[in-house]
Parts: sequence; structure tokens; C-alpha cells
Amino acid sequence: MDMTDLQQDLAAFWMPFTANRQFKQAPRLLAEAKGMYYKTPDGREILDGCAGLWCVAAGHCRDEIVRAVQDQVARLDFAPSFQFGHPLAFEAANRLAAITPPGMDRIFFTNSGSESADTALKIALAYHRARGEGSRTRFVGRERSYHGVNFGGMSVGGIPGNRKVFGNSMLPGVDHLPATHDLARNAFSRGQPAHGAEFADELERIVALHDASNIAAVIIEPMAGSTGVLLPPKGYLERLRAICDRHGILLIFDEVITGFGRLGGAFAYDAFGVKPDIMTMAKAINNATIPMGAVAVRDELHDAIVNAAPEGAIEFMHGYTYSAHPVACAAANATLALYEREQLFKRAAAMAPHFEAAAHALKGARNVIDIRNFGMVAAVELAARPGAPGKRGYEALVKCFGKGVLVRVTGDIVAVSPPLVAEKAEVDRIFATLAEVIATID
Ligand code: PXG
Repeated sequence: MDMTDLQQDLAAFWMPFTANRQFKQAPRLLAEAKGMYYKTPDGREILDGCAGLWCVAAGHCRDEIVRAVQDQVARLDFAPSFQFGHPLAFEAANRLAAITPPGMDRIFFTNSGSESADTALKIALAYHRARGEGSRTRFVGRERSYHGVNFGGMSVGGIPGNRKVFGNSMLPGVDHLPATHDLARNAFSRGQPAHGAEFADELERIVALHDASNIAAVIIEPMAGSTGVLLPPKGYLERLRAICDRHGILLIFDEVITGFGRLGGAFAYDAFGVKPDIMTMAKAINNATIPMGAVAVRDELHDAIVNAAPEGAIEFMHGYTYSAHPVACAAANATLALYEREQLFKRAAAMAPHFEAAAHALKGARNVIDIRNFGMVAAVELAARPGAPGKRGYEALVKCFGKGVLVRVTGDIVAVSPPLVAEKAEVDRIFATLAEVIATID
């Protein structure tokens, strides 16, 4: 086989979260990218309406990040982080600590959002055990939440499709809060919806059932992303925080999507003012240039775990070969410096009103039953075609791609979350294309 054959035979690559047979009949290939645009192998430009997969916050192939990666891979390709260290890892941790909420300055590195979710759960267990409350082993997740695909994250997650096949092999001792999505009361809300703070009270019911002394942590996405942009109702996060505090339960925010400017601040804390005990990150941590994730924890949690171990002993039995990989760290350092220099989170906040208006201009379009938004993220929800849920959404994705715009679809919900460097004209084009496309879908 020559190289062209190797690239054109699509059978060997078993694609993740993809309808493989359908895709391979009509593949959508992306060969290059720069700034706000992808390019297909035949040279067609595609405007990136979802920052890759919510991750390329600064736009594609930014020179500073590319150079940092090129330099680093030639200088130090790999160094172990078990009992050794390299300077860029400490720099990356300090750069992250500078933007995490106050007092959440201890950073554990992973390679993905899924690994960050499982790491966060393990930190919660280790913390309670170190304090002599080892009976706190239960977790509380939420319906319609996504915390990746590893067994821990999948168990606390609430995506039926992920749970259907593997449901009998999950972590024991997990309950789920109800999802906060309430179209009857909140359709077409701008920003946080008004109704639904009381969904948090379900946590009291779960505590009453199991007793707080058995519950380690609650994990939620402060804004549920991949399940269709579900925003926290006003007062909901505050109430959840208060109930956790009342019962000594840790609160974990999964910020894999919400982190790094998507909500118009560094993290959900900056947008909503509620501070978790542990937060997970990935994706835009290094503009998605090299796989990387991280978990930030409150200093007291770190100290409790570390100080409980005998001197000279490994305090937390956890880590990955590629934790703090030098090339990933180089990309993170260059990315975080770029975010700061360009004040990208503030830029996202400044663009948010225009973005909101452009999104809500689709109100009244065919089959549109809701539009919701916050910062630089919006969802347009279509009514499902009777007997064929997901078909309208998929058609929207295919037709937008045909018109040169990449959007992300979950069922019949179209999510728009472009790189934070998007100009007004690009925001307008994304929504105008979506409007044109929706008009053609019966
Ligand atoms: N937590 C959250 C909140 C996520 O959104 C993960 C964990 C897992 O991250 P990794 O890096 O292991 O994939 C995610 C991932 C989509 C989509 O279509 C969303 C994600 C991944 C792929 C597709 O919206 N989020």
C-alpha cells in the first residue's frame, strides 16, 4: 500500500463516539486548521463553531503554542513524574494555581477529562480516609451529566447511552440528583434560568436515606456541556454548596468544558461565585494541543492527605505515566500565557452579549423549542421528529458542514461554542448558517 491507500482505507480506525458505518460511507475529514477555520483535504474552509470539541479556546495552531511544543519535544521529549520532576511541570501547576479560585492551589496532572474525573473521585476518598472518616465512600452524581468514559466518571455520570451496556459494572454506592433542565418553566432563558434552585434539595433526600457519614462527594458539571448546555438555575449551585457544607460532603465541579473562559471567566467560580472543593480540567488547559488534564484541590484537602502519610511514604497512590508530560506542559504554559496576554476570558465576556443576541435571533425558527446561552456557549434545541429522535439534529450537523460550519450536536440539540477569539462576523455567520439549515429540516 502506498500512503494514499493507507489514508483512504477507513476500515482499520475504529472511531470513538462515532456511527462508524454511517461515517465511512460519507466521511467528513479535516486536514488542516488555522485560527477560526479548519480545512478539508480538498481545500474547503470550515468555520469552527465548536472549538474542535469545546477545547481550542484560543483558535487553531497559534504560533506561540506551536513553537513551544516544537522546542520542547526536541529539548526534553519525556521525563518521569514519579519521584522525578521537570521544571515545566511546576511552572504549569503555578500558572494554573494563579487562576483557580483562591485557596485551590494544589494541582494534580492527568491526560484527559475522564482521567481527571476519576482522579477527583479518588482524591475525595483519600481525603475522608486520611481524616478518619473512611466510611464516606458514596458518591452523588446527576442525571444527564457527563464525566467521561472511565468507570468512575461513567458511574457518577448520567448519560443513559453510556450506562446502557456497562450499567451492571459500575461503581457501587452512587446516587443521582435530577437534571435541572425544565423547559416548561425556563424555555428561551438568557443566561441562568430563573426556576429550579429547589432541584438541589434532592441532595437532602439522598443524605437522609444514606446518612451523611457514608457520602464522600457530590460531582456535577456547573454547566452541563455535552448533554446539551444545561445551565444552573439561579440559586441552585449556592444551595448545593450549602447542603454539602452542612453535611461535610465535598463538592466537585467538573470544569472540563466550563474552564478557561467559556463562561466569560477563568472557571465557574468566576461566573457563578460558588467555590467547589475539587475541580477537574482538561481540553482548553493547553488549547487541546497535546492531551492533558488536571485536578485542582483546596489546599486543606491536599494537606490532609499528604500529612497523614508517614515521612518518606508515597501519600497518594495514583498517577499516570504521562502525568505532567513535558510537551503537554510546554503547551499549557504557552497557552496560559497567551490567555493572559490576550485577556481572552475577558474578551469572551465582552463578546457574550453579541453572542446571546445572535443565538436568540433563531427564536421562532422551524421546530426550535428552546435557545439557551451563557458566556460563549449556546444551544438551540429542536423538537424531535416524531418516532425519530436525533434525526433533525444529525441533519443539522451534516448540512452545516456542507455549508462550511462545524457545529456539535447531541440528540436534537445543536451546541455552539466557538473559539473565544471569534469575531462578531464569525459569530453571526455561525448562527445565520444554522438558521438557514434549520429552515430546510422538516
Ligand atoms: N467531563 C466533562 C464535563 C466533559 O465534557 C469529559 C469529562 C471527558 O473528557 P475526555 O478528555 O476524557 O474526553 C468531558 C468530555 C461533546 C463531547 O460532544 C464532549 C466531551 C467529549 C467529547 C465530545 O459534547 N467532553
